[in-house]
Amino acid sequence: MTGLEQASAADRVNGARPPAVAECDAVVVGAGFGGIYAIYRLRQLGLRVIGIEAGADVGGTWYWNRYPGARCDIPSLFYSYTWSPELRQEWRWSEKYAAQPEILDYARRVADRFHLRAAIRFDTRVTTADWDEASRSWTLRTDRGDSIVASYCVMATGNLSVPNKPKLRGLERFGGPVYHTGQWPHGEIDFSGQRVAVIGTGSSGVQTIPLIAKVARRLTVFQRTPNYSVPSRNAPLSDADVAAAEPVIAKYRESLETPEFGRVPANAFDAPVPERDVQWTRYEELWEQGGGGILTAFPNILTNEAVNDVACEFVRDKIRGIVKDETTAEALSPKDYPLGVKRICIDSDYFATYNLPHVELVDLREEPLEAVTETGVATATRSFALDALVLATGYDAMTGALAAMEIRGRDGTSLKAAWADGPSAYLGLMVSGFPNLFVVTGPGSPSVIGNVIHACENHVEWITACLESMRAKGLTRIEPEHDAERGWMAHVADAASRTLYPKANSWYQGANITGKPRVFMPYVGQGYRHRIAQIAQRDYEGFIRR
Ligand code: N01
Repeated sequence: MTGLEQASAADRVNGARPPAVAECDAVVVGAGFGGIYAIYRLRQLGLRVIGIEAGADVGGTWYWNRYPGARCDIPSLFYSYTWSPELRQEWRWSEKYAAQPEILDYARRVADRFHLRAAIRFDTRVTTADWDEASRSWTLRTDRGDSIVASYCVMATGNLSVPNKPKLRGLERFGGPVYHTGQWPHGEIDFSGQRVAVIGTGSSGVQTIPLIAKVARRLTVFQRTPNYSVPSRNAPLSDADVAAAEPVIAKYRESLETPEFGRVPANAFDAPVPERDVQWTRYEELWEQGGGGILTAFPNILTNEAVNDVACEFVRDKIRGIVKDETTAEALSPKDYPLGVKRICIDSDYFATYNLPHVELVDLREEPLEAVTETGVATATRSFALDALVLATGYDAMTGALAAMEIRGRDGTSLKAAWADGPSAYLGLMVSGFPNLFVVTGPGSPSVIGNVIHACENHVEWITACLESMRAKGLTRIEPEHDAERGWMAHVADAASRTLYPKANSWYQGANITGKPRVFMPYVGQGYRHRIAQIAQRDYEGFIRR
Protein backbone atom coordinates (compact mmCIF):
# COMPACT_ATOMS: atom_id res chain seq x y z
CA MET A 1 0.00 0.00 0.00
CA THR A 2 1.28 3.47 -0.80
CA GLY A 3 1.31 6.22 1.84
CA LEU A 4 -1.77 7.70 0.16
CA GLU A 5 -3.68 4.41 0.31
CA GLN A 6 -2.68 3.84 3.92
CA ALA A 7 -3.89 7.32 4.86
CA SER A 8 -7.22 6.81 3.11
CA ALA A 9 -7.75 3.46 4.82
CA ALA A 10 -6.95 4.88 8.26
CA ASP A 11 -9.29 7.81 7.72
CA ARG A 12 -12.10 5.53 6.57
CA VAL A 13 -11.76 3.55 9.80
CA ASN A 14 -11.29 6.51 12.19
CA GLY A 15 -13.15 9.45 10.74
CA ALA A 16 -16.87 10.13 11.05
CA ARG A 17 -16.76 12.65 8.19
CA PRO A 18 -15.47 11.65 4.79
CA PRO A 19 -11.71 11.31 4.81
CA ALA A 20 -9.87 14.30 3.47
CA VAL A 21 -6.67 13.05 1.98
CA ALA A 22 -4.54 15.31 -0.14
CA GLU A 23 -1.46 14.49 -2.10
CA CYS A 24 1.28 16.92 -2.97
CA ASP A 25 5.00 17.08 -3.66
CA ALA A 26 5.98 19.01 -0.54
CA VAL A 27 4.23 19.77 2.70
CA VAL A 28 5.41 22.70 4.78
CA VAL A 29 4.52 22.75 8.47
CA GLY A 30 4.36 26.24 9.94
CA ALA A 31 3.59 29.56 8.25
CA GLY A 32 6.05 31.81 10.03
CA PHE A 33 8.90 33.48 8.17
CA GLY A 34 10.57 30.13 7.42
CA GLY A 35 7.35 28.44 6.27
CA ILE A 36 5.95 31.10 3.97
CA TYR A 37 9.27 31.53 2.21
CA ALA A 38 9.55 27.74 1.83
CA ILE A 39 6.09 27.65 0.23
CA TYR A 40 7.11 30.42 -2.15
CA ARG A 41 10.39 28.79 -3.20
CA LEU A 42 8.98 25.29 -3.54
CA ARG A 43 6.21 26.59 -5.74
CA GLN A 44 8.82 28.40 -7.83
CA LEU A 45 10.27 24.95 -8.50
CA GLY A 46 6.89 23.94 -9.91
CA LEU A 47 6.09 21.65 -6.98
CA ARG A 48 2.59 21.15 -5.61
CA VAL A 49 2.83 22.49 -2.07
CA ILE A 50 0.51 22.37 0.93
CA GLY A 51 1.21 24.47 4.01
CA ILE A 52 -0.23 23.66 7.44
CA GLU A 53 -0.45 26.25 10.19
CA ALA A 54 -1.88 26.02 13.71
CA GLY A 55 -2.69 29.74 13.83
CA ALA A 56 -5.46 31.49 11.91
CA ASP A 57 -2.96 33.51 9.91
CA VAL A 58 0.66 33.64 8.80
CA GLY A 59 3.37 35.14 11.02
CA GLY A 60 4.42 32.32 13.35
CA THR A 61 5.89 33.75 16.52
CA TRP A 62 4.58 37.20 15.53
CA TYR A 63 1.08 35.82 15.25
CA TRP A 64 1.15 34.43 18.80
CA ASN A 65 3.33 36.97 20.64
CA ARG A 66 0.94 39.90 20.95
CA TYR A 67 1.90 40.99 24.44
CA PRO A 68 2.29 44.72 25.06
CA GLY A 69 5.80 45.79 24.08
CA ALA A 70 6.59 42.90 21.73
CA ARG A 71 9.03 44.04 19.07
CA CYS A 72 12.06 42.72 17.23
CA ASP A 73 15.52 42.94 18.79
CA ILE A 74 17.33 43.15 15.43
CA PRO A 75 16.84 46.47 13.59
CA SER A 76 13.73 46.18 11.39
CA LEU A 77 15.65 47.02 8.22
CA PHE A 78 17.60 43.81 8.74
CA TYR A 79 14.77 41.89 10.35
CA SER A 80 13.33 41.52 6.85
CA TYR A 81 13.65 39.16 3.95
CA THR A 82 16.49 39.94 1.57
CA TRP A 83 15.40 37.74 -1.33
CA SER A 84 12.97 40.10 -3.05
CA PRO A 85 14.32 43.51 -4.13
CA GLU A 86 10.73 44.50 -5.02
CA LEU A 87 9.52 43.71 -1.53
CA ARG A 88 12.44 45.64 -0.08
CA GLN A 89 11.44 48.68 -2.09
CA GLU A 90 7.74 48.38 -1.45
CA TRP A 91 7.90 47.90 2.30
CA ARG A 92 8.78 50.77 4.61
CA TRP A 93 9.38 50.10 8.30
CA SER A 94 8.25 52.91 10.55
CA GLU A 95 10.63 52.37 13.47
CA LYS A 96 14.16 51.20 14.11
CA TYR A 97 12.74 48.23 16.06
CA ALA A 98 9.30 47.43 14.69
CA ALA A 99 6.49 46.46 17.02
CA GLN A 100 4.65 43.16 16.69
CA PRO A 101 1.60 44.48 14.75
CA GLU A 102 3.87 45.92 12.05
CA ILE A 103 5.95 42.74 11.78
CA LEU A 104 2.76 40.70 11.51
CA ASP A 105 1.53 43.08 8.78
CA TYR A 106 4.81 42.48 6.96
CA ALA A 107 4.31 38.70 7.06
CA ARG A 108 0.72 39.18 5.84
CA ARG A 109 1.92 41.47 3.07
CA VAL A 110 4.39 38.81 1.91
CA ALA A 111 1.64 36.17 1.92
CA ASP A 112 -0.65 38.41 -0.14
CA ARG A 113 2.03 39.80 -2.47
CA PHE A 114 3.19 36.30 -3.42
CA HIS A 115 -0.27 34.65 -3.30
CA LEU A 116 0.72 32.15 -0.62
CA ARG A 117 -2.44 31.95 1.45
CA ALA A 118 -4.33 29.62 -0.89
CA ALA A 119 -1.69 26.96 -0.28
CA ILE A 120 -2.02 27.10 3.52
CA ARG A 121 -4.48 25.26 5.76
CA PHE A 122 -4.89 27.50 8.77
CA ASP A 123 -6.21 26.55 12.23
CA THR A 124 -4.78 23.11 11.65
CA ARG A 125 -2.18 21.33 13.74
CA VAL A 126 -0.10 18.37 12.59
CA THR A 127 -0.32 15.52 15.07
CA THR A 128 1.68 12.75 13.37
CA ALA A 129 4.05 12.33 10.45
CA ASP A 130 4.98 8.87 9.15
CA TRP A 131 7.54 7.91 6.54
CA ASP A 132 6.70 5.14 4.11
CA GLU A 133 9.81 3.69 2.54
CA ALA A 134 8.04 1.84 -0.28
CA SER A 135 6.33 4.93 -1.68
CA ARG A 136 9.06 7.31 -0.49
CA SER A 137 6.50 9.59 1.03
CA TRP A 138 5.46 11.22 4.28
CA THR A 139 1.90 10.99 5.56
CA LEU A 140 0.96 13.76 7.94
CA ARG A 141 -2.22 13.66 9.99
CA THR A 142 -3.84 16.71 11.49
CA ASP A 143 -6.08 17.50 14.44
CA ARG A 144 -8.91 17.94 11.93
CA GLY A 145 -8.62 14.31 10.94
CA ASP A 146 -7.18 15.08 7.51
CA SER A 147 -4.13 13.53 5.93
CA ILE A 148 -1.57 14.92 3.59
CA VAL A 149 0.77 12.67 1.65
CA ALA A 150 3.91 14.31 0.32
CA SER A 151 7.26 13.29 -1.10
CA TYR A 152 9.03 15.91 0.99
CA CYS A 153 8.23 17.39 4.37
CA VAL A 154 9.65 20.74 5.48
CA MET A 155 9.30 21.40 9.18
CA ALA A 156 9.27 25.18 9.62
CA THR A 157 7.81 24.92 13.10
CA GLY A 158 9.91 27.63 14.73
CA ASN A 159 12.39 27.64 17.56
CA LEU A 160 10.34 29.54 20.08
CA SER A 161 6.82 28.34 19.44
CA VAL A 162 5.95 26.01 22.31
CA PRO A 163 5.37 28.02 25.50
CA ASN A 164 7.00 26.87 28.71
CA LYS A 165 4.25 26.89 31.30
CA PRO A 166 5.93 26.08 34.60
CA LYS A 167 4.06 23.83 36.98
CA LEU A 168 3.52 26.42 39.70
CA ARG A 169 1.76 24.91 42.68
CA GLY A 170 -1.85 26.10 42.79
CA LEU A 171 -1.82 27.88 39.41
CA GLU A 172 -5.14 26.32 38.42
CA ARG A 173 -6.78 27.78 41.53
CA PHE A 174 -6.03 31.40 40.66
CA GLY A 175 -9.29 33.34 40.29
CA GLY A 176 -8.05 35.91 37.79
CA PRO A 177 -6.84 35.56 34.21
CA VAL A 178 -3.45 33.98 33.50
CA TYR A 179 -1.68 35.02 30.30
CA HIS A 180 1.44 33.60 28.68
CA THR A 181 3.39 36.11 26.61
CA GLY A 182 3.85 33.51 23.86
CA GLN A 183 0.10 32.83 23.57
CA TRP A 184 -1.33 36.26 24.09
CA PRO A 185 -5.06 36.60 23.39
CA HIS A 186 -6.27 38.54 20.39
CA GLY A 187 -7.99 41.76 21.24
CA GLU A 188 -7.24 44.35 23.86
CA ILE A 189 -6.27 43.26 27.37
CA ASP A 190 -6.87 46.18 29.67
CA PHE A 191 -4.72 46.11 32.81
CA SER A 192 -5.65 49.62 33.87
CA GLY A 193 -6.31 49.91 37.56
CA GLN A 194 -5.32 46.28 38.14
CA ARG A 195 -2.81 44.53 40.37
CA VAL A 196 -0.71 42.57 37.92
CA ALA A 197 2.23 40.21 38.37
CA VAL A 198 4.78 39.20 35.77
CA ILE A 199 6.78 36.03 36.35
CA GLY A 200 9.94 35.91 34.25
CA THR A 201 12.50 38.49 33.20
CA GLY A 202 13.82 37.25 29.85
CA SER A 203 13.31 39.21 26.61
CA SER A 204 9.51 38.91 26.82
CA GLY A 205 9.31 40.06 30.44
CA VAL A 206 11.80 42.85 29.87
CA GLN A 207 9.73 44.14 26.93
CA THR A 208 6.31 43.89 28.53
CA ILE A 209 7.06 45.06 32.09
CA PRO A 210 7.47 48.79 31.20
CA LEU A 211 4.23 48.75 29.16
CA ILE A 212 2.14 46.97 31.80
CA ALA A 213 3.58 49.33 34.43
CA LYS A 214 2.18 52.27 32.47
CA VAL A 215 -1.42 51.19 33.10
CA ALA A 216 -1.48 48.82 36.08
CA ARG A 217 -2.32 50.02 39.58
CA ARG A 218 0.42 47.77 40.98
CA LEU A 219 2.96 45.68 39.15
CA THR A 220 4.91 42.96 40.93
CA VAL A 221 7.74 41.32 39.02
CA PHE A 222 8.87 37.89 40.18
CA GLN A 223 12.46 37.38 39.08
CA ARG A 224 14.43 34.17 39.38
CA THR A 225 17.48 35.18 37.33
CA PRO A 226 18.37 38.76 36.43
CA ASN A 227 19.19 39.44 32.79
CA TYR A 228 21.63 41.72 31.01
CA SER A 229 19.59 44.24 29.08
CA VAL A 230 20.69 47.14 26.92
CA PRO A 231 18.62 50.08 25.68
CA SER A 232 17.18 49.83 22.17
CA ARG A 233 17.11 53.60 21.58
CA ASN A 234 14.13 52.89 19.41
CA ALA A 235 13.14 55.78 17.13
CA PRO A 236 11.26 56.48 13.90
CA LEU A 237 13.23 55.52 10.79
CA SER A 238 14.30 58.24 8.40
CA ASP A 239 14.74 57.91 4.65
CA ALA A 240 18.47 58.29 5.24
CA ASP A 241 18.45 55.26 7.57
CA VAL A 242 16.68 53.24 4.90
CA ALA A 243 19.09 54.32 2.16
CA ALA A 244 22.12 53.54 4.35
CA ALA A 245 20.95 49.98 5.01
CA GLU A 246 20.43 48.97 1.38
CA PRO A 247 24.11 48.44 0.41
CA VAL A 248 24.68 46.50 3.63
CA ILE A 249 21.81 44.16 2.79
CA ALA A 250 23.01 43.75 -0.80
CA LYS A 251 26.51 42.93 0.47
CA TYR A 252 25.10 40.42 2.91
CA ARG A 253 23.38 38.52 0.12
CA GLU A 254 26.62 38.39 -1.82
CA SER A 255 28.93 37.47 1.02
CA LEU A 256 26.65 34.88 2.66
CA GLU A 257 27.71 36.14 6.06
CA THR A 258 26.23 38.90 8.09
CA PRO A 259 27.68 40.67 11.10
CA GLU A 260 25.26 39.65 13.81
CA PHE A 261 25.39 39.96 17.51
CA GLY A 262 25.78 36.63 19.21
CA ARG A 263 28.02 35.09 16.55
CA VAL A 264 31.63 34.30 17.39
CA PRO A 265 33.85 35.81 14.67
CA ALA A 266 36.77 33.92 13.13
CA ASN A 267 39.37 36.18 14.79
CA ALA A 268 37.92 35.66 18.29
CA PHE A 269 40.59 33.25 19.48
CA ASP A 270 43.71 35.28 18.68
CA ALA A 271 42.36 38.76 19.32
CA PRO A 272 44.18 40.75 22.02
CA VAL A 273 42.54 41.65 25.32
CA PRO A 274 41.92 45.39 25.13
CA GLU A 275 42.78 47.69 28.02
CA ARG A 276 39.90 48.15 30.45
CA ASP A 277 39.61 51.89 29.61
CA VAL A 278 39.48 51.14 25.91
CA GLN A 279 36.74 48.63 26.51
CA TRP A 280 34.74 50.93 28.77
CA THR A 281 34.84 53.77 26.23
CA ARG A 282 33.65 51.47 23.47
CA TYR A 283 30.82 50.09 25.62
CA GLU A 284 29.73 53.66 26.41
CA GLU A 285 29.52 54.41 22.68
CA LEU A 286 27.54 51.26 21.98
CA TRP A 287 25.24 51.80 24.97
CA GLU A 288 24.42 55.26 23.61
CA GLN A 289 23.90 53.82 20.15
CA GLY A 290 21.55 51.17 21.57
CA GLY A 291 20.78 47.61 20.52
CA GLY A 292 22.82 44.45 20.69
CA GLY A 293 25.97 46.03 19.20
CA ILE A 294 27.72 45.68 22.56
CA LEU A 295 28.23 42.00 21.68
CA THR A 296 30.24 42.99 18.61
CA ALA A 297 32.43 45.44 20.55
CA PHE A 298 35.45 43.12 20.53
CA PRO A 299 35.89 39.86 18.63
CA ASN A 300 36.64 37.94 21.84
CA ILE A 301 33.81 39.24 24.00
CA LEU A 302 32.08 35.84 23.84
CA THR A 303 35.24 33.79 24.17
CA ASN A 304 37.47 35.56 26.67
CA GLU A 305 36.33 35.85 30.25
CA ALA A 306 38.62 38.79 31.00
CA VAL A 307 37.02 40.82 28.22
CA ASN A 308 33.49 39.72 29.02
CA ASP A 309 33.93 40.51 32.74
CA VAL A 310 34.48 44.18 31.97
CA ALA A 311 31.36 44.26 29.79
CA CYS A 312 29.36 42.67 32.63
CA GLU A 313 30.69 45.22 35.10
CA PHE A 314 29.82 47.99 32.65
CA VAL A 315 26.16 46.88 32.42
CA ARG A 316 25.92 46.41 36.19
CA ASP A 317 27.29 49.92 36.60
CA LYS A 318 24.58 51.23 34.27
CA ILE A 319 21.88 49.39 36.24
CA ARG A 320 23.15 50.92 39.48
CA GLY A 321 23.10 54.32 37.79
CA ILE A 322 19.48 53.95 36.67
CA VAL A 323 17.76 52.10 39.52
CA LYS A 324 17.48 54.30 42.61
CA ASP A 325 16.78 51.64 45.22
CA GLU A 326 20.08 49.94 45.98
CA THR A 327 18.64 46.56 46.93
CA THR A 328 16.54 46.46 43.77
CA ALA A 329 19.53 47.51 41.65
CA GLU A 330 21.64 44.70 43.13
CA ALA A 331 18.87 42.16 42.58
CA LEU A 332 18.54 43.28 38.95
CA SER A 333 22.29 42.94 38.32
CA PRO A 334 23.36 39.59 36.85
CA LYS A 335 26.50 38.30 38.54
CA ASP A 336 26.84 34.62 37.90
CA TYR A 337 27.05 34.24 34.14
CA PRO A 338 28.73 36.12 31.28
CA LEU A 339 27.10 38.80 29.16
CA GLY A 340 25.53 37.62 25.92
CA VAL A 341 25.51 33.88 26.57
CA LYS A 342 21.81 34.06 27.27
CA ARG A 343 20.13 36.04 24.52
CA ILE A 344 20.78 39.66 25.45
CA CYS A 345 17.61 41.67 26.11
CA ILE A 346 17.01 44.90 24.24
CA ASP A 347 14.68 47.18 26.18
CA SER A 348 12.87 50.48 26.31
CA ASP A 349 13.03 51.88 29.85
CA TYR A 350 13.17 48.48 31.53
CA PHE A 351 15.41 49.33 34.49
CA ALA A 352 13.89 52.80 34.99
CA THR A 353 10.48 51.15 35.42
CA TYR A 354 11.62 49.92 38.85
CA ASN A 355 11.83 53.56 40.02
CA LEU A 356 8.06 53.86 39.74
CA PRO A 357 6.39 53.76 43.16
CA HIS A 358 3.81 51.15 42.14
CA VAL A 359 6.37 48.68 40.70
CA GLU A 360 8.08 46.12 42.91
CA LEU A 361 10.72 43.51 42.16
CA VAL A 362 10.54 40.27 44.12
CA ASP A 363 13.80 38.37 44.05
CA LEU A 364 12.83 34.71 44.05
CA ARG A 365 16.36 33.74 45.02
CA GLU A 366 15.77 35.53 48.33
CA GLU A 367 12.14 34.53 48.82
CA PRO A 368 11.17 31.54 46.66
CA LEU A 369 7.74 31.33 45.10
CA GLU A 370 5.74 28.87 47.21
CA ALA A 371 2.36 28.77 45.48
CA VAL A 372 -0.25 30.54 43.46
CA THR A 373 -3.42 30.97 45.52
CA GLU A 374 -7.03 31.86 44.63
CA THR A 375 -6.18 35.52 45.09
CA GLY A 376 -2.53 35.93 44.24
CA VAL A 377 0.97 34.61 44.77
CA ALA A 378 2.64 33.51 47.98
CA THR A 379 6.40 33.50 48.44
CA ALA A 380 8.22 32.02 51.40
CA THR A 381 7.71 35.26 53.33
CA ARG A 382 4.85 37.29 51.79
CA SER A 383 1.51 37.17 49.96
CA PHE A 384 0.68 39.33 46.96
CA ALA A 385 -2.96 40.01 46.08
CA LEU A 386 -3.41 40.04 42.30
CA ASP A 387 -6.03 40.61 39.63
CA ALA A 388 -4.03 39.14 36.73
CA LEU A 389 -0.95 37.00 36.26
CA VAL A 390 1.41 37.15 33.28
CA LEU A 391 3.76 34.25 32.62
CA ALA A 392 6.78 35.50 30.69
CA THR A 393 8.39 32.12 31.24
CA GLY A 394 9.72 31.38 27.78
CA TYR A 395 9.64 28.33 25.54
CA ASP A 396 10.56 24.72 25.10
CA ALA A 397 13.02 26.08 22.59
CA MET A 398 14.28 24.58 19.34
CA THR A 399 12.93 21.06 19.83
CA GLY A 400 9.55 21.68 21.51
CA ALA A 401 7.46 21.97 18.34
CA LEU A 402 9.03 18.90 16.74
CA ALA A 403 8.59 16.88 19.93
CA ALA A 404 4.92 17.91 20.11
CA MET A 405 4.25 15.84 16.96
CA GLU A 406 4.70 12.09 16.68
CA ILE A 407 7.23 11.90 13.85
CA ARG A 408 8.14 8.37 12.79
CA GLY A 409 10.89 7.85 10.26
CA ARG A 410 12.56 4.88 8.65
CA ASP A 411 11.79 1.61 10.49
CA GLY A 412 9.15 3.43 12.55
CA THR A 413 11.76 5.15 14.72
CA SER A 414 10.25 8.11 16.52
CA LEU A 415 12.08 11.42 16.50
CA LYS A 416 11.47 11.76 20.22
CA ALA A 417 13.23 8.43 20.83
CA ALA A 418 16.05 9.34 18.45
CA TRP A 419 16.54 12.59 20.39
CA ALA A 420 16.09 11.10 23.88
CA ASP A 421 19.65 12.14 24.80
CA GLY A 422 19.43 15.47 23.01
CA PRO A 423 18.74 16.63 19.47
CA SER A 424 20.99 15.71 16.59
CA ALA A 425 20.74 16.93 13.00
CA TYR A 426 23.28 17.06 10.19
CA LEU A 427 24.00 20.76 9.61
CA GLY A 428 20.82 21.42 11.58
CA LEU A 429 18.94 20.57 8.39
CA MET A 430 18.17 16.84 8.33
CA VAL A 431 18.12 13.90 10.73
CA SER A 432 19.49 10.45 9.97
CA GLY A 433 16.63 7.93 9.87
CA PHE A 434 14.15 10.57 8.68
CA PRO A 435 14.51 10.71 4.89
CA ASN A 436 13.11 13.63 2.90
CA LEU A 437 12.34 15.55 6.09
CA PHE A 438 13.96 18.96 6.31
CA VAL A 439 14.07 21.15 9.38
CA VAL A 440 14.29 24.91 8.89
CA THR A 441 16.73 26.34 11.46
CA GLY A 442 16.98 23.06 13.30
CA PRO A 443 19.27 22.26 16.24
CA GLY A 444 22.88 22.25 15.07
CA SER A 445 22.43 25.33 12.87
CA PRO A 446 23.00 28.98 13.88
CA SER A 447 19.21 29.49 13.96
CA VAL A 448 18.47 31.53 17.07
CA ILE A 449 21.91 33.11 17.27
CA GLY A 450 21.54 36.42 15.48
CA ASN A 451 18.91 37.13 12.85
CA VAL A 452 16.42 34.28 12.55
CA ILE A 453 14.79 35.62 9.37
CA HIS A 454 18.14 35.45 7.58
CA ALA A 455 18.75 32.00 9.02
CA CYS A 456 15.35 30.89 7.65
CA GLU A 457 16.15 32.33 4.21
CA ASN A 458 19.46 30.56 4.13
CA HIS A 459 17.95 27.18 4.98
CA VAL A 460 14.99 27.53 2.62
CA GLU A 461 17.32 28.43 -0.25
CA TRP A 462 19.59 25.50 0.54
CA ILE A 463 16.67 23.05 0.75
CA THR A 464 15.08 24.20 -2.49
CA ALA A 465 18.40 24.14 -4.35
CA CYS A 466 18.94 20.61 -3.04
CA LEU A 467 15.54 19.46 -4.30
CA GLU A 468 16.12 21.14 -7.64
CA SER A 469 19.42 19.33 -8.08
CA MET A 470 17.79 16.02 -7.11
CA ARG A 471 15.08 16.52 -9.65
CA ALA A 472 17.68 17.28 -12.33
CA LYS A 473 19.34 13.95 -11.54
CA GLY A 474 16.13 11.96 -11.23
CA LEU A 475 16.68 11.35 -7.48
CA THR A 476 13.80 11.16 -5.01
CA ARG A 477 15.29 10.30 -1.61
CA ILE A 478 17.78 12.09 0.63
CA GLU A 479 18.98 11.25 4.10
CA PRO A 480 22.09 12.26 6.01
CA GLU A 481 24.74 9.66 6.83
CA HIS A 482 24.67 8.76 10.48
CA ASP A 483 28.41 9.36 10.84
CA ALA A 484 28.25 12.73 9.09
CA GLU A 485 25.52 13.78 11.52
CA ARG A 486 27.48 12.54 14.54
CA GLY A 487 30.58 14.35 13.33
CA TRP A 488 28.63 17.57 12.80
CA MET A 489 27.03 17.50 16.25
CA ALA A 490 30.46 16.86 17.81
CA HIS A 491 31.67 19.94 15.94
CA VAL A 492 28.65 21.96 17.17
CA ALA A 493 29.45 20.95 20.76
CA ASP A 494 33.14 21.72 20.27
CA ALA A 495 32.38 25.15 18.79
CA ALA A 496 30.24 26.01 21.83
CA SER A 497 32.81 24.65 24.29
CA ARG A 498 35.42 27.06 22.92
CA THR A 499 33.20 29.98 23.93
CA LEU A 500 31.59 31.29 27.10
CA TYR A 501 28.14 30.11 25.95
CA PRO A 502 27.99 26.97 28.12
CA LYS A 503 28.54 29.09 31.24
CA ALA A 504 24.86 29.97 31.60
CA ASN A 505 21.82 27.85 32.28
CA SER A 506 20.15 29.01 29.09
CA TRP A 507 17.38 27.75 26.87
CA TYR A 508 20.13 27.38 24.22
CA GLN A 509 21.04 24.20 26.06
CA GLY A 510 17.58 23.22 27.26
CA ALA A 511 18.29 24.23 30.85
CA ASN A 512 14.91 25.96 31.31
CA ILE A 513 12.86 22.79 30.85
CA THR A 514 12.84 20.20 33.63
CA GLY A 515 14.20 16.88 32.37
CA LYS A 516 15.31 18.18 28.97
CA PRO A 517 18.74 16.82 28.02
CA ARG A 518 21.50 19.42 28.26
CA VAL A 519 22.85 19.76 24.74
CA PHE A 520 24.01 23.08 23.35
CA MET A 521 21.68 23.35 20.36
CA PRO A 522 22.60 26.34 18.17
CA TYR A 523 25.80 26.39 16.11
CA VAL A 524 28.04 29.24 17.23
CA GLY A 525 31.03 28.47 15.01
CA GLN A 526 32.09 30.44 11.97
CA GLY A 527 31.31 30.30 8.28
CA TYR A 528 28.17 28.19 8.50
CA ARG A 529 26.64 29.50 5.29
CA HIS A 530 29.84 28.96 3.34
CA ARG A 531 30.13 25.50 4.77
CA ILE A 532 26.67 24.32 3.77
CA ALA A 533 27.10 25.90 0.34
CA GLN A 534 30.37 23.99 -0.10
CA ILE A 535 28.73 20.74 0.99
CA ALA A 536 26.11 21.27 -1.72
CA GLN A 537 28.86 21.95 -4.26
CA ARG A 538 30.59 18.73 -3.26
CA ASP A 539 27.52 16.84 -4.40
CA TYR A 540 25.90 16.98 -0.99
CA GLU A 541 28.72 15.43 0.97
CA GLY A 542 27.45 13.54 4.01
CA PHE A 543 24.03 12.94 2.47
CA ILE A 544 22.87 9.78 0.73
CA ARG A 545 20.79 10.74 -2.28
CA ARG A 546 19.28 8.18 -4.56
O1 N01 B 1 11.90 33.50 27.70
P1 N01 B 1 13.25 33.25 28.56
P2 N01 B 1 11.46 34.79 26.89
N1 N01 B 1 9.61 30.51 38.18
O2 N01 B 1 13.37 31.77 28.64
C1 N01 B 1 11.70 32.71 34.12
C2 N01 B 1 13.15 35.48 22.02
N2 N01 B 1 12.39 36.69 22.22
O3 N01 B 1 10.11 34.52 26.33
O4 N01 B 1 16.24 32.48 33.87
C3 N01 B 1 10.11 31.73 38.02
O5 N01 B 1 14.39 34.01 28.05
C4 N01 B 1 13.11 32.50 33.72
O6 N01 B 1 13.95 32.46 34.84
P3 N01 B 1 15.37 31.63 34.74
C5 N01 B 1 14.57 35.70 22.48
O7 N01 B 1 15.44 34.93 21.70
C6 N01 B 1 12.79 37.76 21.53
O8 N01 B 1 11.64 36.00 27.69
O9 N01 B 1 15.03 30.30 34.10
N3 N01 B 1 10.64 32.18 36.88
C7 N01 B 1 13.32 33.72 32.84
O10 N01 B 1 13.54 34.87 33.58
C8 N01 B 1 14.50 35.20 23.89
O11 N01 B 1 15.72 34.83 24.46
C9 N01 B 1 12.16 38.94 21.71
O12 N01 B 1 15.81 31.53 36.12
C10 N01 B 1 10.63 31.34 35.85
C11 N01 B 1 11.97 33.84 32.15
O13 N01 B 1 11.03 33.15 32.96
C12 N01 B 1 13.55 34.05 23.75
O14 N01 B 1 12.59 34.49 22.82
C13 N01 B 1 11.13 39.06 22.60
C14 N01 B 1 10.10 30.05 35.92
C15 N01 B 1 11.96 33.21 30.78
O15 N01 B 1 12.88 33.85 29.96
C16 N01 B 1 12.85 33.67 25.02
O16 N01 B 1 12.49 34.85 25.72
C17 N01 B 1 10.73 37.95 23.29
C18 N01 B 1 9.58 29.64 37.17
N4 N01 B 1 9.10 28.41 37.35
C19 N01 B 1 11.38 36.77 23.10
N5 N01 B 1 10.23 29.46 34.73
C20 N01 B 1 12.65 40.07 20.94
O17 N01 B 1 13.10 41.02 21.50
C21 N01 B 1 10.82 30.36 33.92
N6 N01 B 1 11.06 31.49 34.60
C22 N01 B 1 12.62 39.91 19.49
